[in-house]
Amino acid sequence: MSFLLNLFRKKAKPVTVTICGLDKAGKTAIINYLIHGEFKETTPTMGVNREVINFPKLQINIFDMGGQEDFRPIWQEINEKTDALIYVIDSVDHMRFDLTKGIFNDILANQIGGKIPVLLLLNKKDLPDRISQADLVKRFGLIETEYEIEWAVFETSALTGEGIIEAFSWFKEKMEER
Ligand SMILES: Nc1nc2c(ncn2[C@@H]2O[C@H](COP(=O)(O)OP(=O)(O)OP(=O)(O)O)[C@@H](O)[C@H]2O)c(=O)[nH]1
Ligand SMILES: [Mg+2]
Repeated sequence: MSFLLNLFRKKAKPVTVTICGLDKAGKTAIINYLIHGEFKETTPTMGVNREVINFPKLQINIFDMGGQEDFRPIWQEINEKTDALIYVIDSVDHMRFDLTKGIFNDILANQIGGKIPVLLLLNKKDLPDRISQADLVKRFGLIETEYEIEWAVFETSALTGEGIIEAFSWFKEKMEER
């Protein structure tokens, strides 16, 4: 979209975004924080939920995916049509770090295509004994990735809201550029 067209746009541009990651990573809590500006207790997402977030120039249709094993096969079809991906990692889930890394790589290899924005959120920043941002970048092999994605990593807390504005400012900018 050219700069001039963007300037004269009257209606918000609709974009589709998926939010993936293992169960309990905090996907729904992050979406809730974005919509309500505060933490709200969640229940596990059964299947997929669609939420709409309206910014002045951008309407984001977010598909909040259930992360439990049974629901992961649903992701493929929705990810194939998405304009961008948000991937949430529980920064204290050391036990399942290799599992979430494998699932993330499978999404890049088989479910999304092209130069799409990929926002990685290392969530639960409010808790001690976390996997660091540098560790995530290294262990996910992001610097040397063979995929054409535009990625960024932010540490967030859906409990305190820390990092969420910064992360979504980056994301919104990338989406508006498209
Ligand atoms: N301390 C802390 N707890 C969090 C944070 N984000 C989410 N939680 C908690 O983690 C649990 C799981 O959060 P959800 O948002 O439901 O996780 P989800 O990724 O949507 O899980 P599924 O829907 O099963 O895929 C809940 O008990 C949340 O309250 C966070 O940043 N800090
Ligand atoms: Mg959920």
